[in-house]
Amino acid sequence: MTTTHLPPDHPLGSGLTADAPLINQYRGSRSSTGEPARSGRRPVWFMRQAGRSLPEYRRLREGTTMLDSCLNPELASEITLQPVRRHGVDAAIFFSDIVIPLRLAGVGVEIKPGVGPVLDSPVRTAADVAALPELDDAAFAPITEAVQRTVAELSTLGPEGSAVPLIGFAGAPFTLAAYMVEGRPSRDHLGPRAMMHADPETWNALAAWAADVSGRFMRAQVMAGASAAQLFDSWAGSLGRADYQNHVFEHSRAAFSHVAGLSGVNGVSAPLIHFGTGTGEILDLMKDAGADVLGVDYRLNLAEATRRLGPGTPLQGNIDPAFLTAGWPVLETHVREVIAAGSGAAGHVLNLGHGVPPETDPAVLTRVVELIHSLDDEAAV
Ligand code: 1CP
Repeated sequence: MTTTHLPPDHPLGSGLTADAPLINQYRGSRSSTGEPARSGRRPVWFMRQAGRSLPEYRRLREGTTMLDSCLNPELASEITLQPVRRHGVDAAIFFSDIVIPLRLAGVGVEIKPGVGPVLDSPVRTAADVAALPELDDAAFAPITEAVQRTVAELSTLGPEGSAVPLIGFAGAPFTLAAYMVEGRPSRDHLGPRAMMHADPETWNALAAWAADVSGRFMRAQVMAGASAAQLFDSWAGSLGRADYQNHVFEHSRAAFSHVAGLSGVNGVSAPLIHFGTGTGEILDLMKDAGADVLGVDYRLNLAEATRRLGPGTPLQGNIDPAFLTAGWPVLETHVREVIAAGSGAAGHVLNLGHGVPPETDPAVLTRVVELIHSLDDEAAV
């Protein structure tokens, strides 16, 4: 963590993506009228836009495990590009997974189809935490190569040959540690929530380890060419406010510190987004942890999010994925309502309130993108 300078040929610093609609909204560049200031195109991308909803993804993934495909630069890059080509979204999200840093450190982990991340041995005691391996920077080589390939392709994939920004990401310490303690997906995350009270020292050591590997994973992606980074604290909504404040906040801040203020020669720094589900009660803390932009899930109206955070905080979200199968007229009304609810924030990037469900008809996603892009200069509702 020595330099805060992006390499000179980084797309954000070289100007390729610095003025992209996505980056403008993330930087809160809306005019006082609430309309996008520097570009008429309303930006949209979807969490889990790469993945099982796309037949071309299912074809490419055949015969390769999830984590092996993430570590194959050619495959990871191609999968990242698929939804950009198909839907015309305003950002690519790097195809990887929050447990990739565990695999790169040598922790035994697989993604079981239909289940999610499963560890060979859960991490539950002080001795388990002390035995966690060091993650060597050299292990990021396949990530760096995949990002570089992807960014080269993205440099002309936007409208009129413009560049589409790549978003890098990592799992936040709580969400990553939740998988490590439970050893697999869980509903209520009792294991990590019990550990932070029963044995705070072990919890802090584990969360600090998770913050370090996740922070460095995000940093590797930004240094290699990603123009923004998103920290996913998908399960932070299972925490009470005091627990977040006392046992999680500092660790998330540590993760963000690896990518804070990374800027190009033009002084533009990579925007940082923080997302979780059910996090309405802790949005302000999630911002203070180091985020420029708050990702809001579908449970909280964006106007209420702005009331809680103040109008200066750009927002991302929050189309309810349930509407994707509700029929077009109902979905269209919902999308327009989301745009209206977000209009009081300094910036707004459209997204879902959580990931694309695997059974989603991709044609519906393309139509949502077309609708959002068609609403440039007219009132949304
Ligand atoms: O079989 C398959 O195709 C694997 C399904 C899959 C995919 C496509 C998994 C397993 N991970 C991913 C990719 C992935 N994961 C991306 C990249 C691409 C994109 O968004 O388009 C990202 C950003 C993630 C991040 C991720 N992994 C999160 C945070 C986001 C979220 O959805 O909340 C979490 C919690 C994970 C863990 C994980 N990995 C995979 C699954 C099914 C899960 C969730 C398991 C659970 O319910 O606990």
